[in-house]
Amino acid sequence: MTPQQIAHVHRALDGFAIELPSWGFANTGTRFGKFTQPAAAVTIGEKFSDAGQVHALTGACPTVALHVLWDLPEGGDAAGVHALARQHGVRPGSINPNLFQDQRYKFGSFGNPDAEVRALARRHVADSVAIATALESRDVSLWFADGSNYPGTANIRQRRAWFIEGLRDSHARLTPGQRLLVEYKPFEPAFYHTDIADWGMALLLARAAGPAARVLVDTGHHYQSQNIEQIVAWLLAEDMLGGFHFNDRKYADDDLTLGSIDPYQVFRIFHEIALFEHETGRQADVAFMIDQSHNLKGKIEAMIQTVTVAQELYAKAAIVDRQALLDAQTRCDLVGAETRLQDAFSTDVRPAIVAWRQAKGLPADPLAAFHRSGYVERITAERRHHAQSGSSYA
Ligand code: RM4
Ligand code: MN
Ligand code: MN
Repeated sequence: MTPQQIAHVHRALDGFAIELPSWGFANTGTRFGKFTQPAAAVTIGEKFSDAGQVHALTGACPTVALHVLWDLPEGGDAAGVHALARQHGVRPGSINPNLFQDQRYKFGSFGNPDAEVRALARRHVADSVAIATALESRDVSLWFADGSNYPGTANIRQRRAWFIEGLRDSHARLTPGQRLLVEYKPFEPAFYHTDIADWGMALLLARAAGPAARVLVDTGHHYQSQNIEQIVAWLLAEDMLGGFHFNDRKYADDDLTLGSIDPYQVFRIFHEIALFEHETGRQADVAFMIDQSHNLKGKIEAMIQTVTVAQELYAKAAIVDRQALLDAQTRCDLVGAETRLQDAFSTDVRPAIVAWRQAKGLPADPLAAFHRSGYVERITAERRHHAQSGSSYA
């Protein structure tokens, strides 16, 4: 790598913060079974502690996304939560209301035909915004399980109208500087229609909600072979990309570690962001968040792996010769343009990343350092008696 490429990598990594999901440290599973881990976190303090380990070793994860029902069921005392996070070297990040677990959401939340349930859901989002305000969190991320399983059972247009109402109401609760992120998912748990099935619906709903609403792209929430980087490019152009939920998938919402199936896809997404920044001279205002919960892998291990893979792919995207790429595109030099991407993707950026880590006083290999640290052994001993008791979903 040239000194200039190394500098690009270092600058990119300096600006690349990745939010960790609290639920990724807890016992979660599949809908068929759950293999509990004695080291799994149960309390919010344990989740901050585990996230703090990931941040201490990678230097890239200063915030932790919280799920209101799982982490702050009583609303939480903001000062206490802040203090706990600080104690572990992290901060509360995006706030995720839970609009899918309460029995009353059996037939939906914002789209429920029962006005009382819709009101309940709106109240929960309003409470979640208040929590976000108290915790100084910028983003409130909304994911809905709403939808239907059988043709004819739901009034799709009516539900769309209820969603607009609900989202407007939620948006009106935001305080200045906060954002509402609208996530989409094509299926599961609803299998005939979901109320926010794709990025187009999320975009229209975010626009209807108000000026501080943006779209959240969960990389696992697409049909097979969908061109996610094109969606990203369009949302950037529309100034409507709010953030990501990182994970990988082979079939559906598999929650696999980022880049484990298709690292080139992740690279292409990062490239679209870097190209946008190159052409506009603006930094994309995008929240990078992980949404993975591992049933089989060690949870902290998997999180460190995800962060290091994300950094590697982000660094590769940072060294694309973008001017040469744009020139080749203009000349319709197809092989030339494609080669610019492939060259960057196949460059071994790891030495440059190690140098960046060393300059920051971080371990050269965060995963190896984690294995050496004895942290898992310690928490396994400490938590083994209560770890079975806490599990969030599935
Ligand atoms: C959903 C979606 C949401 C996440 C829940 C747990 O599939 O990805 O973002 O909060 O799972
Ligand atoms: Mn998600
Ligand atoms: Mn998901």
